[in-house]
Amino acid sequence: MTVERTLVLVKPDGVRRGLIGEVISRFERKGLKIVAMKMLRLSREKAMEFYSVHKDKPFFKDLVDFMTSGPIVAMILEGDSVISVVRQMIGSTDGRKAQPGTIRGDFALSVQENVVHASDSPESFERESKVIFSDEDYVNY
Ligand code: YYY
Ligand code: MG
Repeated sequence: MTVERTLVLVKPDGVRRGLIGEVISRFERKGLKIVAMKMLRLSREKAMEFYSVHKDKPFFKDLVDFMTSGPIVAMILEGDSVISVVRQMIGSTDGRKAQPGTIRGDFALSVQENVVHASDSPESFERESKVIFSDEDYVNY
């Protein structure tokens, strides 16, 4: 067993569409533990920092516009192999190709507006979680 943590965001489209509960519910039912959670609106600076790996991609500006277009819900989930488990649960990036049964497969029909973000590696989690959360945001229970 490898207990890990991952960062999940319900993106602005997910919040606008009333999918916060649906997303959280899937992770709770899976048995994952929420150890930090908050609602916020990303500044342009934070959104650019968050997606800095994509800064040279043609979709970067549109992505930053979208991620700052409304509030998001951010959470840190903990569990056995949670990084790969959650990536499987969210499905492929392109909602049109994501498997039915995954969050994107069930709720997205777009590459950009794909409802959720999840860290893809321990290194990504370390970097991304620090953009959004500070140490005192974590709850021990
Ligand atoms: O990690 P994941 O969200 O599944 O995909 P990434 O390849 O890291 O891209 C991050 C984010 O960028 C994606 O969720 C939507 C957006 N995006 C886009 O708008 N157009 C693309 N061709 C690729 C990604
Ligand atoms: Mg990614």
